[in-house]
Amino acid sequence: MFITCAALALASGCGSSQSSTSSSGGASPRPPATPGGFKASTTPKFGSPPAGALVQSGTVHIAYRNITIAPGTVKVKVGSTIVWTNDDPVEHNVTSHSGPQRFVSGNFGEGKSFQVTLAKPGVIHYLCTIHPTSMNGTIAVVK
Ligand SMILES: [Cu+2]
Repeated sequence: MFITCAALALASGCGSSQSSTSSSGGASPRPPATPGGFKASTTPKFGSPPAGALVQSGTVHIAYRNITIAPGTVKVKVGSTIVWTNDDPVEHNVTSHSGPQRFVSGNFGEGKSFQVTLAKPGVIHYLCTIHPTSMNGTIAVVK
C-alpha cells in the first residue's frame, strides 16, 4: 500500500511538470541570408577603353604597379607588342581570360617583364590570377 502510494505520488509529480511553451515572439529562426553582392566584389570587372582612346601601335608598355595595372585599358593595332613590366616587390602574372588570343606568363617578380605580340583583332581580357580583383585589364585590338 505504501509503495503504491509512493508510486502514485511519483507519477503525479512527474505529471505535474509542465512542458514550457516557448514563445518564438515572431523572430525568424533562420540565419540571415548571405548578401548577394559578396560574390560580385571578388569578380574581376574588366574595363573598356574610352571611345576616343588613342590607337597605339608598335611596342606598348603596361606597368604592373601598386597591385594595379597602368593603364588598365589600351587600344592597339594588330601586330602591336604589349610589354608588361612588374614594378612591384611581389610577383604578378599575365593570364588571358577571354579573347581571340590566349597567353599565360607564369609568375614573374620585380623588374621582370612579359610580352605578347597581338596577331588577331578583338577584345582581350586578362588578369593577374594572384590579384584578380585589382589587377584585370582589357586590350582592344583593332585592324
Ligand atoms: Cu598580381
